[in-house]
Amino acid sequence: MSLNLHPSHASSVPSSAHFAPGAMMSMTPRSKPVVSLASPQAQAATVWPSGDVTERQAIIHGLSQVKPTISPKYFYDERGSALFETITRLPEYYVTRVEQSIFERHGNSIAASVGADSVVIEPGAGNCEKARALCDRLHSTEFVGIDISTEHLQEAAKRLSDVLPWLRVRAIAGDITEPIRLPEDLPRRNRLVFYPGSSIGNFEPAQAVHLLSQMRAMLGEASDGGSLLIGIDLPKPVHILQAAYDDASGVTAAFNRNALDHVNRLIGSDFDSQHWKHRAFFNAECSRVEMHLVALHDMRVSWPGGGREFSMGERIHTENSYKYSLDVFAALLREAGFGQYQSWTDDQDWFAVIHARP
Ligand code: AVJ
Repeated sequence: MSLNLHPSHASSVPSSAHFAPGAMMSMTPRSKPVVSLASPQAQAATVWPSGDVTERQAIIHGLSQVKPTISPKYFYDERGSALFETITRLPEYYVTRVEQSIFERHGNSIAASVGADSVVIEPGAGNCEKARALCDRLHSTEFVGIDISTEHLQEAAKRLSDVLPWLRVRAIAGDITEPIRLPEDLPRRNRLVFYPGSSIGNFEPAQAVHLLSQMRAMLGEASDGGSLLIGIDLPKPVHILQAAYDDASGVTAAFNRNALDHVNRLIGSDFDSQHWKHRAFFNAECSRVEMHLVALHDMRVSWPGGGREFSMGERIHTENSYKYSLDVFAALLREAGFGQYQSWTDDQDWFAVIHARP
């Protein structure tokens, strides 16, 4: 199944195929450097964009919209992944801690629901710390971590394999919005797709259903015993959300701005991230936190072969983080082919861990 969607923003331009099963190098051919000879700076600044052609087209497409967008997947270069880890430890960012508390408090019940000997597949595995706790507890046999931030993942997979020597660990460079090719020899029985952290909230509901369907497809036949363990962030008082996405120490602001530095490297653009202000707010109508970058003054941003003007106050939409109620999310699960589920929440009903079966 093919899914050419970016988190948050449906786009007609497919993003690049990032995945290279079993290898940590991108198999995508890199393009030649692009230099606009018409530009007076061309001689001084030869630009060597590191992104491949399709990816560059997709990014430029997003930036060229009347309401410009950058996909939240561009938060996660090396620096962005490190900043995100810092976010997860911020006092205001309840998400990671509350989810963790649910796993601790209901660990037995969750483990009983999932069962032993599972083959854990985690899209967006990041530092693999959640996988470590899960695979340890569930006595999983194999783990497949998938992430776009490849070096980060590779190191994490190595650490995981060091602490859980009986676990077969594999790391795959991949973008979850692309069809992911799992290793040929991955057992079919008892697969568990693990998607914690409420990352599913980055997608519009229709995209979320596509992704969930894709996860459903990874599980094989219903008789193979596969299932999905997923975290979702529930609706809660707005001031809590506001603080979580606009923390006092400015880490989330730096995380947001870093997307511009990352995009500069991918398309050869000249964004000055210091000239953009972080903005986060809850959009009640859509039940989502939105993050934007706001231009601090009029400016022109150029990239090889093009560019655009931004006027003061103009925004680039960088992220949606949906806050689904259990009922709404259960309907998405059903649509994606998951007929049964069990869920666990914290005392305040801020977050839910859901175990779903076809
Ligand atoms: C990793 C997508 C779950 O939406 O809360 C953290 C990313 N953005 N702070 C989230 C994020 C701003 C995070 N997810």
